Amino acid sequence: MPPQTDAPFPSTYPQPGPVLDSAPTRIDAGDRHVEVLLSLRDPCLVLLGNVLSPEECAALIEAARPRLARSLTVHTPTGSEELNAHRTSDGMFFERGESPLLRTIEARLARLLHWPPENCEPLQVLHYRPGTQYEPHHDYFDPTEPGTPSLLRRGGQRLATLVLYLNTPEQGGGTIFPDLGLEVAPRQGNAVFFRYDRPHPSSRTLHGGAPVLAGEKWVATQWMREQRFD
Ligand code: PD2
Ligand code: ZN
Repeated sequence: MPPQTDAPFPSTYPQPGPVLDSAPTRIDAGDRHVEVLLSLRDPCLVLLGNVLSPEECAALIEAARPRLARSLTVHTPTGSEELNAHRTSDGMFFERGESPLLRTIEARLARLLHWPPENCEPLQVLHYRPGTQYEPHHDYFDPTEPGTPSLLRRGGQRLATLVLYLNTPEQGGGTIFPDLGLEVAPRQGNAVFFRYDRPHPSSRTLHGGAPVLAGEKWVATQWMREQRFD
């Protein structure tokens, strides 16, 4: 368990993420070459291209569509899930490895991010209609909240997030990072990876899904945990 304070994890602590030491322009993710489009060192944030094919994006959307329900968020004081006015998307979780498509994508992401699928929460698909959004939040579990210890018992702390864009909205729907003054434009097949080096706002990983202004937005997200998430 890393320190649950505002001190960063030790640099020797294993963490997910693409290996960028040799400044690659593309990464061999096994069955696909992924492009490195932008990288920020602190916090670690990488914009990746060609992560999913258009066919894979369409297949994920069609598999998710009949299973969508209004998105819930974790209520950290209690650890339970609840409706949240700040998150107006619809969503669903796949089961890990539930289909050949899921197994192919999970294996690719594991190779790309050097993190075992067992330590990841299953892929989640989110659907935003015009006017819907996900207001800025942190994805780690706040160590000061009373519900957090029970959430950490299954898989430990969240360490990183991958947001995969399954379509290109007409207008709006960017992933915003207010502490960094950064907005990632959603583009089908691209993904943004970011890592929080401590479960604290000083990680500067506050982020949100900006309102969709025209068209719709589909994303898949994956959260990486310290330990097995079974
Ligand atoms: O849909 C997004 O862009 C988005 C933004 C912020 C998704 C998440 N957070 C998430 O699923 O954590
Ligand atoms: Zn988030």
